[in-house]
Amino acid sequence: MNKDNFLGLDGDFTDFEKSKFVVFPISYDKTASFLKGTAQAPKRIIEVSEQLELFDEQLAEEFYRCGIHTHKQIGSNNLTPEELFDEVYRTAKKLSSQNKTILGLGGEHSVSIGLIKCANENHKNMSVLQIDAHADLRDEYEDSKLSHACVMKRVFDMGIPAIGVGIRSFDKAQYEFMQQNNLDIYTPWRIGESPNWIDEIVSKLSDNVYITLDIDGLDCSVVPGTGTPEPGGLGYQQVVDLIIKIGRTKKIVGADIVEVMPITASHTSEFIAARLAYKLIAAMQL
Ligand SMILES: [Mn+2]
Repeated sequence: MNKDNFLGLDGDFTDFEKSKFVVFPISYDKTASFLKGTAQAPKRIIEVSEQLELFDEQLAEEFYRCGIHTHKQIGSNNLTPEELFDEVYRTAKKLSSQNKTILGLGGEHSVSIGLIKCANENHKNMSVLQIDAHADLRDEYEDSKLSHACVMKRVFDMGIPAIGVGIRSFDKAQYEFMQQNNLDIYTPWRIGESPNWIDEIVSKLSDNVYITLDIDGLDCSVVPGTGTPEPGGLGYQQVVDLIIKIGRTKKIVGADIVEVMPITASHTSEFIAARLAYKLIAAMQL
């Protein structure tokens, strides 16, 4: 039992030097607007990940063999959003300069901003695939430009092309912003009318893709443990199919899973998050 490492790995498979991947836990939920609790998620996801099969049942391979190092957790609600961003960005820079591919574990969605900025600086021709219930396109929220509600506006401001999947909650201003800027948003109703939605999305992504997976993109009956649950979302297998297709067709240069909020007496949400984290690491090797 080693509850400090993702998948409960030990020995050579977690050695920093030998590992291709780094799981990067970021504990932060200071700007969360409704329920707090996502700061506990990285630790819980890593704890339950020990229960996963190391063999991928669908792809028939053991994807941990390239090495997965678990970084020490960073972040604290004593930090301002600016300080948190800075710490995430600097750590990501350091890890990527050592040729590590990063899988961030939040925390609230604001933790992604520093990770995406870093990945974009390291990779020309990168786009962001956002799986999320919320558009996250507010320019500012509760006096912060680095709030969880502003993530995709910051991505837009960085000039990074993005596609949103599962988006089903936004106000009129964000709706108009999406229309005016021709943002490519796959709402659940658009997906329902597009049998080839996965191929369509993949054909529009750049060669390099960063995946930011807000767990509330999945339906709240599948993942109840999230800060702002929304009905009408994606199913688990839909998300897995999308991730695998992107992995087979593009280079996934980094990813994160955010907004998991562990619920006492239920492990479902963090278990699904752990499984998706391992699927992302698998897809990065396809
Ligand atoms: Mn979000």
